[in-house]
Amino acid sequence: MAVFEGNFAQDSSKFRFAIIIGRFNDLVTDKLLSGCQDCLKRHGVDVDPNGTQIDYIWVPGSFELSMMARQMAISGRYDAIICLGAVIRGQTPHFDYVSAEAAKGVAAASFQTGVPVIFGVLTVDTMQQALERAGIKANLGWNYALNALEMASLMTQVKANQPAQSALPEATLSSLPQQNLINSD
Ligand code: INI
Repeated sequence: MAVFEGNFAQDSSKFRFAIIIGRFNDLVTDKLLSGCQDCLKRHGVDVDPNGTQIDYIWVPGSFELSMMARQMAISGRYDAIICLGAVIRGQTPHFDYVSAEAAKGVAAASFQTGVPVIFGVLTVDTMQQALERAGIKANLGWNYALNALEMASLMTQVKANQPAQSALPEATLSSLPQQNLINSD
């Protein structure tokens, strides 16, 4: 038997990532993105949007993150996907709907496709709390990038130790568009 764990020492220049960012509260999500890019860059990833390693996709808000994550995941192009959003509580129950669907949707996109999808969505009561987590005290964007690197590394190791046909559960395989489940450049 074996122990599998992701590491940060391997050559990160072989990984490809998609970063999906919600425009809603972009004062916050822009800063999360900067933190994310700083971490990836310092781990040897080329963060240039014109480069070969990262695609950036902007969506209207956190609610739309998961459908785009699933769309990107079924392309088979990415080792991990990072979803960035900021849901800030207001005077109405809207916060609960958006944050719950964002969390459920991101989990589903990851589970259905077998591609790690990182939940980089701040769910906070105030803008102050959001900004504290997006650069004023710490920048959780940095952590989300680290999570993506760890999962990309871990999945590579786990897959290398599995027979190819067990990559996705039968039920999931049959429900996905098969033509998209290829590694296309
Ligand atoms: N989207 C967010 O990312 N954060 C929020 O705080 C937010 N609030 O509070 O409304 C928000 N709403 C937009 C939502 O994500 C969708 O874009 C919109 O409902 C269209 O589907």
